[in-house]
Amino acid sequence: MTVRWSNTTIGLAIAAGVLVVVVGAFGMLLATPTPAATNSVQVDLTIAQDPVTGSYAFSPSVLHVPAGAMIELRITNYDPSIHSVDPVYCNVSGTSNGVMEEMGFGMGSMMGHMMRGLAAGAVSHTFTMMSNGWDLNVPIPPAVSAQTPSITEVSFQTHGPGAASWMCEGTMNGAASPMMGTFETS
Ligand SMILES: [Cu+2]
Repeated sequence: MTVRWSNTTIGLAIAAGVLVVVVGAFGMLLATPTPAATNSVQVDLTIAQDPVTGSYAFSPSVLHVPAGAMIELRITNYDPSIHSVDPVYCNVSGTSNGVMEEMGFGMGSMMGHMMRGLAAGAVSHTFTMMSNGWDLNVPIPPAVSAQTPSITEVSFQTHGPGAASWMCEGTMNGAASPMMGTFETS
């Protein structure tokens, strides 16, 4: 028995074949793993004098950020004074590449300066989070003047959902600094 293909049938068969190839190609494209877009979140933290108590405090005192995100934390410190900090907390730990970026004005524009830590005796406050699996420490330099804050930037990856406290490891008036806050991820 002879099967006779009309030109129309052959044309349709070719078109269907092309369609299968095209869909197949798209299917492969869709199946190809693409790098996950970096979920980067900018967070601002300020250290300023509480007008009521006269002592320096973090503001805000609660940070709420996504779990599994890259945080770009900017700490603006208005305290021009240096406080006593254990040398252990003068080095950066737990940030991307183990560095922090000190921002300052130079050549007429804002410029960043990568640092792995500050000299003992050059630290104003710290952003230190050591509980619940965190090992994050950022030594914060003093403000340039009462009007010009120091600006420190770090980036780091958050873990799964949870909460941890951050502290300042500085000693003020011979006592542990009461400066602290809560870091929440969800
Ligand atoms: Cu402090």
